[in-house]
Amino acid sequence: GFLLNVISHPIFQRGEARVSFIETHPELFNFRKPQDRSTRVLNYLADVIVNGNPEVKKKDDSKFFRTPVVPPFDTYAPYPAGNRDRMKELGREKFAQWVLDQKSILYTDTTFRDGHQSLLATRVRTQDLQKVAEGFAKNHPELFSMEVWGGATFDVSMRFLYESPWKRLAALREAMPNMLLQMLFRGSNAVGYSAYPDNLIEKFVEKSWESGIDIFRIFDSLNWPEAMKVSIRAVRERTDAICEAAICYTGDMLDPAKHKKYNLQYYLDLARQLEDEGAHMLAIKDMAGLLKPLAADVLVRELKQAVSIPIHLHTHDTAGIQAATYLKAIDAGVDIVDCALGALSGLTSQPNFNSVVAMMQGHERECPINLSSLNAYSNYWEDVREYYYPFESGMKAGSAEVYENEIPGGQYSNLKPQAIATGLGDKFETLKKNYSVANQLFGDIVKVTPSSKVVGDMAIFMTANNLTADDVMTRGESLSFPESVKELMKGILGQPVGGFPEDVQKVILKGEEPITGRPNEHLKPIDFEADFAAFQEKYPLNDGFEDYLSYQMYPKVYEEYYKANEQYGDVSIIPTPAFFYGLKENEEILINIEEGKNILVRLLFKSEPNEFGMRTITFELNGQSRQVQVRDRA
Ligand code: BTN
Ligand code: 3PY
Ligand code: ZN
Repeated sequence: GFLLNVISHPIFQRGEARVSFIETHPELFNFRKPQDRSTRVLNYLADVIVNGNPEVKKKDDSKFFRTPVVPPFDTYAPYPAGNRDRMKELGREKFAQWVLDQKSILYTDTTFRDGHQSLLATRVRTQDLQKVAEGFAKNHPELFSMEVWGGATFDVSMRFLYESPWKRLAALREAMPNMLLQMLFRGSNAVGYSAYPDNLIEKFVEKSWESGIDIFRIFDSLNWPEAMKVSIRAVRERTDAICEAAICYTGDMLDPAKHKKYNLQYYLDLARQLEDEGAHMLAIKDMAGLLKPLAADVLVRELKQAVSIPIHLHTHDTAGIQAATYLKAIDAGVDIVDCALGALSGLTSQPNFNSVVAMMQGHERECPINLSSLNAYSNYWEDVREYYYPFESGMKAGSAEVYENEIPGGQYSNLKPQAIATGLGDKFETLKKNYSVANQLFGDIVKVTPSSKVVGDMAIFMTANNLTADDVMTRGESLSFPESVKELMKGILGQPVGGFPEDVQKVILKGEEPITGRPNEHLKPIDFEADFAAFQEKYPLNDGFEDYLSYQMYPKVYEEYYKANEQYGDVSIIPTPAFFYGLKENEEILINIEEGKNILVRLLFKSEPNEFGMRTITFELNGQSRQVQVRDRA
């Protein structure tokens, strides 16, 4: 109402609107009835038709999308029992023992989280996940778990998709009641990039569990167990979920001359500490895909001796040989491996689930899975993946270069667009080299969100300013380093093994004193009652305490998300091609506007801009003509 009143006012159309304009024209507040859902959807579509979706940098008008086929399933049939039912029956400790007792290998499907985070910059929308969720849960209850939440999905769903991550979780929880749902949790950074007060971490764990998470994979971006304690305890004490603590794998364990810090003993000590801290399971989180087959053999064998909890292996197939790593790890006794469905696997994503299942046929630890069904799901994703073509990284083949640059799979697909956005598109090779130079400057640290983002920021900074490591050390006084780099050196993300190199710290901090304790220790606990009340006042259309947690993680992102929702309503209902590319003339789409209510929208035509730069978009909505005015911002 208000916005339409404003933008159709001649003063606004002439581009002369100021704040005082709004204040001095009270008639703008004479709303007709609040806009209904379909009007707001039309406003969104009209804007994308005229101005494009800001996230789509290069639109390909010749693109034709096939309609993805959802493999058949019986809507009315009850769900077959899955591991969630088993865990409810046994409780988490006995369930962990059950995992240990299994001879056959168990699988986690990462398609819904890391698969698209690593190949499509995390852009897959809830509705494309939801369409196959129920059927997959009914057809594949034998899976160990589904990774569906956390990591970058939280940020990206709000920031770029204007979707609520909580609603996504609720939808998947409802569609997959028999399956264990798993999330990736960044320890004291939760699902964000900085340190948060302990009581916020605890609340976040609690709410995530209440919203449907069964397994928390917790890691620290510097492998600092001290920083993981609060979240590990929160899962143990405030939920009935499984606490899976992760050791992040970096360097090359079998080449200790080159990677001094990260040898076998280092990983064994870390694993024991996490078990002592109360982890129900241990993850080996190989975020960049550096764990080679022969190293996996040694690491898994030794870890099986060192700890008595199940071991869950996660990797990225960036170099192209990680199926071999899985085979070695399975022979060495690993309990669970992470795979992504064919069409969202490989390269910077996880190994191909379908092919791993085939690889295991005839193996003594084979877990039989209906491969033709998995293939049907892969075909669904092959077609859905086309919708997201602007977010492809362009990587065409596996690359052994990852052993040099150690860029995590989840970051790789973001680094390229980030390079392009900062004008370094043609310097991507240098950027990758500088990534490793920056890592060495910081003392060869573990690189995974958020530490990986800081190394990326430093690499971008060095590339943009043509700096070598030497330049950084000698001219550091006159350089103003990225904020994230200063924070890392200050200790805001915690401590790496052996600390940061003091000379580099000095240059970057320019005299400021670093901290060495837990950064969260210095953060004041949040007064939830007062703060939540203030939040509700500021954002009256909020969705409750979950939204407040989103706001706590990402205040600015939440603000934008909130505004988009205020203006356009829930855009997650818009089909993905229309969401990103609008409609072509005469194209018609069906939108499920609420339970049992669909609208049919056809684009009839768009006018040329008028003298005020406004275009009129004419739609047909359920057969009736409807016009929407949009400013052409080109
Ligand atoms: C990683 O860095 O390891 C994971 C990828 C995280 C990507 C998100 S996208 C929005 C935000 N901006 C960034 O530069 N990275 C994160
Ligand atoms: C994330 O934190 O988003 C990751 O996927 C780290 O690998
Ligand atoms: Zn990963």
